[in-house]
This record gives sequence, C-alpha cells and structure tokens, in this order.
Amino acid sequence: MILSAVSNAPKGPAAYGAADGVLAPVAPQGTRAGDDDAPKGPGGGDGDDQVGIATKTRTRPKKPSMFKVLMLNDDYTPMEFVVLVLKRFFHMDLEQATRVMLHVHQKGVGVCGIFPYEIAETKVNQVMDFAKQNQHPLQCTLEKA
Ligand code: TYC
Repeated sequence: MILSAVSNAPKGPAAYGAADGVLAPVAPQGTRAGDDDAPKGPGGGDGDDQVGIATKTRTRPKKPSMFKVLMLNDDYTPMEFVVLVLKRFFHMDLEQATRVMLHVHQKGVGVCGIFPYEIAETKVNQVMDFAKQNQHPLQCTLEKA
C-alpha cells in the first residue's frame, strides 16, 4: 500500500504502534488505582484492599518500523532535476542517482531509500517542497517497508 505524503501518511508515533517501548499499567479487575469514585468495600475504608498494579517495561526498546521513500514518474519533471533531488536529499552520487532516476522513468516508481518513519516523512516533505519551489510536479510518497 502506498501512503500519500500529503493526506494519508501515518502521523507521528502511531506508526510505531501504540504503547511503544512501555506496556500500559494493568489495573486489577473492577477497581482502578487511585479511583476515588470506586465503590468502597464493607467498612467504607479506602484502605488496604488494593491489589498491586502490574507494570511491564521493556528492557530493549522496540526497533522503529521502517518506511520506503518512493519516487513517482511523471511526464514533466526534467531528468536533471530528479537526479539533483536524489543527490541532494538521498546523498547518492551521480551514477547512482542517474540509475534510480532512469528506473523510475521506465517503471513508474522507484525506491530512494528506507528510513525510520520520521526521517522518511522529512525526506518526502523536503522533496515535495523543493519540487514545488521549482514548479515541477514531482511526487514522492511513503510505504511501510
Ligand atoms: N519522465 C520524466 C521525463 O521524461 C523524468 C522523470 C524521472 C520524472 C523520474 C520523474 O521521478 C521521476 N522528463
């Protein structure tokens, strides 16, 4: 699935999955910790009948999901401009950039690189902004790797 850079791209940490790194506290059945509105047991006390709160913390942080940055072909953006983009934002040399540009030109789509979500999103925005500034219709999107 291709996620549009403009409208459908996953936003922020949700892309990593919920509760990344730390698992949410598990409340004992029926009674939430520190819940003053919870019904009181016999005697009305707010006392020692609390069951402990189980928490689990990861020792190793989860590695972030990776996203492909895809470049799309169009009929108007000059080949030289695409090569410049690949050199400037993806640190390719002339030969590599030319190869990727020709691949996109011939096949319609190509991978510029694979990055953690926030870096991939930044690259897409940089490419789209740069293309717009130069009045080219070049499109760049994200796809989960
Ligand atoms: N198809 C374009 C042309 O013929 C070149 C091009 C290549 C445009 C790659 C976009 O992502 C692209 N001028």
